Amino acid sequence: MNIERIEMRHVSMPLVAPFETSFGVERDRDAIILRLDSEGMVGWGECVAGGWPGYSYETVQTAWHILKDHLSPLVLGQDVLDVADYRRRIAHLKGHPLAKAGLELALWDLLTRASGQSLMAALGGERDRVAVGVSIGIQPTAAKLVEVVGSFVEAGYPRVKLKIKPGRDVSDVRAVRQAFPDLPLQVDANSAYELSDAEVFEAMDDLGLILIEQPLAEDDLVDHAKLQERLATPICLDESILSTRHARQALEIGACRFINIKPARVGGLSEAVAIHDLCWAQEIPVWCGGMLETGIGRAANLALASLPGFSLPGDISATDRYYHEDIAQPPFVLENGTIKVPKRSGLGVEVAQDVLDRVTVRSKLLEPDGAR
Ligand code: NPQ
Ligand code: MG
Repeated sequence: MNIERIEMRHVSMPLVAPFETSFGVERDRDAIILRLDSEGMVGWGECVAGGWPGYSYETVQTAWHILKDHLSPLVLGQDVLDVADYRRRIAHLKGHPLAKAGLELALWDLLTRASGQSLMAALGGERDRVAVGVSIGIQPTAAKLVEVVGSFVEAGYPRVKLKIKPGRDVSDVRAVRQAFPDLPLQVDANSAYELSDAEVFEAMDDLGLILIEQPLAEDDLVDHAKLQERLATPICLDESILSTRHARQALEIGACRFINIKPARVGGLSEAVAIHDLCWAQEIPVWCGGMLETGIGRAANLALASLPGFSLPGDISATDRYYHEDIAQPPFVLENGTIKVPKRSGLGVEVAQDVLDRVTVRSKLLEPDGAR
C-alpha cells in the first residue's frame, strides 16, 4: 500500500497511580502514537519508549528522531507490500527496537484493516481470551504492599508480579507470601542486581515463586546462567532478549528457563512471533510482557498472547489498572482473570480523537516531498 502520510504524536498520559520500579518512579506515561494514511485507510501504531532511559536506552526523544529522520523516509510515499517488506527496508539500521516496533505496528494495523483480517488471525493466534496478571510497583512499606496486592486480588487478578530492588526484596516478598499462601506470584528486578547478590535470590527460593524476572544486567547472559545453576526457581529474561538469536543462546547456555516476550523490545511483532515459535518448538514457556501501553499497544499484546505458546499469564492488565481514560476504545476489562482478544479487523480498537488531542504534547505531519 502507498504510504501517503505519517502523523507522529508525542502523548503524555497521566497514570492512575505512580508506578515504582528498580529504575525509578513513573507518574505520566509518555509515548509516541503513529497514524499512517494510505488509500483511504488508516493504521495506528504506538512506540512505547518513555520519557527517560530507565527501562531501555530509548526515550521519546530518541525514538522521535529515529522515526522521523530514519524510518519514515524508507516507507513514506512508497508502496509497502507487507510487513516483511518493511523489515527488509529497515534491516541495515542498528538498534532502536522500540522505534522500529512502533512503525511496524502501524503497518500491521493498516495492512490487516485493509484486508479485513484481525491482527490475531494475521499473527496465528487462536484464543478468544487470554489469561492475564498484574504488575505491582514498589510500595512505601511491606504492609502497604500487602494491602495493594489484596486490592488487585479482590479485583480478580489471578497472578501477581512484584517489582523488587536492593533493600526492598526478600522481606517484602515474604510478607506477601505469608498473607497469600496460594497466590501465583513472581518478581521482577529490572536488572538491579549482580551475581554477588545471589543470596537474595537463594533466600526467595522457598517462597514458591513462578519465576524471577531479569535479576541481573541486560547485557549479561553468562552471570544469569551462573545464578540459574544456584536456584530452583526459574529465571525469566526480559531486557536481555532483543532477538530470536538472543533467545536461542540464552536457552542454550541455561541463562533462563522462561522468556518474557514484548513486541517493542524485540523490534516488532514479527520478531516476537519468531521468538514464540522458537520457544514453542523447545517447549519453553513464554508470556507477554507489558510496557504500560495505551489501548493501541495493549490490543497488539492481546493478539500476540493469543498464540498457543503463551502458557503463562501476561502483564496485560485491564485499561483501568493504568488509565482513567484511554485513547483507544472500548476499554479492556477483566473477566474471570482473562481479557478478550479483539476480533474486528486490524487492532480491533477505535481511537477517540478528542482524548488523543487532549493528551498530545506535540505532533508532526510527514508527507512525501512534493505533496501539496
Ligand atoms: C517490565 N513492565 O516488565 C516492565 C517495566 C516497565 C508492567 O512491569 C515507562 C517505560 C514505564 C517503560 C514501567 C511492567 C515503564 C516501563 C515499567 C517499563 O519490566
Ligand atoms: Mg520486566
